[in-house]
Amino acid sequence: MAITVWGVGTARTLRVHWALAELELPYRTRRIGSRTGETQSAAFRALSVKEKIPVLVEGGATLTESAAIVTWLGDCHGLLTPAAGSEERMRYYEWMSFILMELDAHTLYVMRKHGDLKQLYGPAPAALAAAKAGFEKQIRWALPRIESSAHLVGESFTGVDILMTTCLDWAAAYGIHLPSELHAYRQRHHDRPAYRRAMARNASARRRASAGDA
Ligand SMILES: N[C@@H](CCC(=O)N[C@@H](CS)C(=O)NCC(=O)O)C(=O)O
Repeated sequence: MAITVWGVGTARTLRVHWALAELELPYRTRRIGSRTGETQSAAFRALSVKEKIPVLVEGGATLTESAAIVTWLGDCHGLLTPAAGSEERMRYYEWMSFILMELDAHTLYVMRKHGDLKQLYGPAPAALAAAKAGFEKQIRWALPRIESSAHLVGESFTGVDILMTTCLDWAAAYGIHLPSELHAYRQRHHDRPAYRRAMARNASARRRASAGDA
């Protein structure tokens, strides 16, 4: 079934391009960007009134939310996700929820809102500092696993490695100090050929994608 991805140029859109590159699936890209007004077009709003990228369209189905898209694609194609009901799948859900809530939404995105987007959300230096400290505290939970294993779940690369790498890239772009093990983990994943192909697909039409954009 034909696949279309709406959205380029951010850490969250990269997740979807990366999953598709790992799966070696052909797809079409609608190169709309964040904060350009393009998510408010009638054509895009017909797909998602959230006015947020990425969006995946496959056949007649529309799927929003980057982590849901990565996981769905993995499940459909038998790669990137552990089997349903397995202990590895249990861990996959745990990592996915942790990354989305504790790294993406509660800390990095708060930094973006009150940093780069402060003209929209208002300057809030205390919230910014607390979000940075929150990231540094929460990421400690990931350290033992990353120090002892190549990937977050089981013995192979999965969708949560995509989510984690994009959050670490985002943190590095914001100048957050990361222990060397986390940089080594990032580098290993950046060396994947699919990551490089995805970065090229995700490059914004206006400028090269910045890992810190979301
Ligand atoms: N939880 C969503 C967040 C999506 C999101 O916030 N996307 C941003 C860009 S990364 C967006 O489209 N913002 C609206 C805009 O920039 O016009 C996901 O992970 O897909």
